Amino acid sequence: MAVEAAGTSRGLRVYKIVVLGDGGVGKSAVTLQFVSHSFLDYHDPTIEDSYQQQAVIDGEPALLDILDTAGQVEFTAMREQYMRCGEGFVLCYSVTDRRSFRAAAEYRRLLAQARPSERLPLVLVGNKLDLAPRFRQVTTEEGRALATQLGCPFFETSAALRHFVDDAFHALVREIRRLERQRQVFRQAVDADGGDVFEASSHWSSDEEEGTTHRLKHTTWRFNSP
Ligand SMILES: Nc1nc2c(ncn2[C@@H]2O[C@H](COP(=O)(O)OP(=O)(O)O)[C@@H](O)[C@H]2O)c(=O)[nH]1
Ligand SMILES: [Mg+2]
Repeated sequence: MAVEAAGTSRGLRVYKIVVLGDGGVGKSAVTLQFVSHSFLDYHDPTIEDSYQQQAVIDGEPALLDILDTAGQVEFTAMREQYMRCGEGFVLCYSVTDRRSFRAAAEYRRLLAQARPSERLPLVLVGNKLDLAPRFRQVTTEEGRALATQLGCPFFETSAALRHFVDDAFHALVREIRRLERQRQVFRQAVDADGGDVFEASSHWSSDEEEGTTHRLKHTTWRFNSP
């Protein structure tokens, strides 16, 4: 599907989403469940492809353009490229693989390197929840703690059972919208005032449903006249 103009396609706002994480954590399985409602036992681990999916999120239509990556953590020009063009990132690990959990934090660090001084919309996803009863290596609390540290929503998902898959992608679109609105408020205030705007205070609130934590940042902005 061709993207006609920056950020829109056929009148729909396009959200460029990049799925990152170690090989084998289920990036392709989660992506394919989201876009095609099917679970594949095997997906070529070297295939990197993008998929489009329309969704109505909070009453607003969206076209999610999702890049399912297949790279290694090591530096590549290609990785640099998709880290630069993504608007939102799904940081994926498997709850059955501690190494992949450490790698998720590493991906975050690489993102910060590629996009310094930007507040990037992220969602942290611990996949393979269906295998947790027998094979869990990363606790829900550890996942939640990392998400708190990264300031992003957190979901434990099962691509196999299609649990919390939509929730994770929808939460990411909400994060993109939220940060976009914040930037607009900033710009309008600076334009109107010609003064400085800075974050005066902020606090987090979270609201939990089974297996899911939604976190919201409440920020108070202070505007200084010149
Ligand atoms: N049980 C279970 N297996 C999964 C899940 N997600 C992925 N897998 C399996 O894990 C393997 C790697 O998945 P894949 O999507 O190719 O991982 P990727 O390398 O991160 O894209 C495949 O055999 C998948 O079928 C899940 O939620 N539950
Ligand atoms: Mg894959």
